[in-house]
Amino acid sequence: MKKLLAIVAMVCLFAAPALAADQIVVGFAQIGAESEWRVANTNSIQSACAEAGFDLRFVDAQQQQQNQIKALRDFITMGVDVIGFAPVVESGWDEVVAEINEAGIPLIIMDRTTDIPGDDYYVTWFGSDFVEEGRRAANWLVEYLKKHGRDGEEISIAELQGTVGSGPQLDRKRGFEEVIANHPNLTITMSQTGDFSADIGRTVMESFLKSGQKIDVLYAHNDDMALGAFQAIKEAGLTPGKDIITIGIDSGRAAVQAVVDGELNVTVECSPLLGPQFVDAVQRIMAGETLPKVTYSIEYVYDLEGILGAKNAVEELPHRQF
Ligand code: GYE
Repeated sequence: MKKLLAIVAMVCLFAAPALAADQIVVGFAQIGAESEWRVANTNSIQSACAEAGFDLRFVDAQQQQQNQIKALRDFITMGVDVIGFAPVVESGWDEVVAEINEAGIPLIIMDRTTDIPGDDYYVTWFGSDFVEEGRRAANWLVEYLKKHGRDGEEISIAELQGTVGSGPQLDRKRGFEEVIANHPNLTITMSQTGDFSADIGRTVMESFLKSGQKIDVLYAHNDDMALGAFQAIKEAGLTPGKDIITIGIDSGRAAVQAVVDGELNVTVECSPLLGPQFVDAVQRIMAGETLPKVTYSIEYVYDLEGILGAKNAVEELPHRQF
């Protein structure tokens, strides 16, 4: 009998789950709230973690890398089970990431990327392929110009870049430039950062317009900056989407609506709804599973003309979730 009890006890011990969901402590260091995208991303993370029953320690770093670094160090001190973060810029993470690794805390990187070489320092990364987004934006433009009989024209492009040194800023620029390099009539004549924010997008666009230089196209690294810039374009007596071809990235509800309204000619999708994927990754890490190093979201392009297989913005609008 004693022997039987001992076996039962052992089986129970091994069968017991490692940690109940409400005992799993997760630290997440978010960038800030610079855009609709970021706000939706935060909501997605918080609601998915709440639904899973995790004890989430969430920090909003208000756009400051040092705040993110401090939050990560605090997570180490707290001894959280898993750490997640979206690096505001690519560089400057080596030290704090080494500390996370030394503490043996599994690290999930979401959305943005770091420039740390190799892939041993994190368990899994997921988000969007930013270079591909830049290529999609440029390929769409090339086809749009062809369709509208303007492919022989000299085209001046004003670029509103994202946060300087961030993965999406570097990659969206690189992907776009890679494509236009094959089209000598397409030139980026003005380029400045709008820090992914609508307000700065508007101010920078104002100064672009005041320079008096010709602007045929606005390429904004996110929709918030494009929509901000529309105000400046209108104040200058011009119509966005007509006098200036306008291109944005993210495809939130406001942007898809702007496409429907004819002000934004195209929006390249970038999904912020990464919360469920984050929860899944935490659960699989806690269960000792191996995760893929990189997972890209599946994304589309929305316009009114179906250029390059773009989906129709009118049909898409009611289905937008952010
Ligand atoms: O496109 C922008 C946000 O990192 C992909 O950050 C994200 C970008 C997104 O502020 O709107």
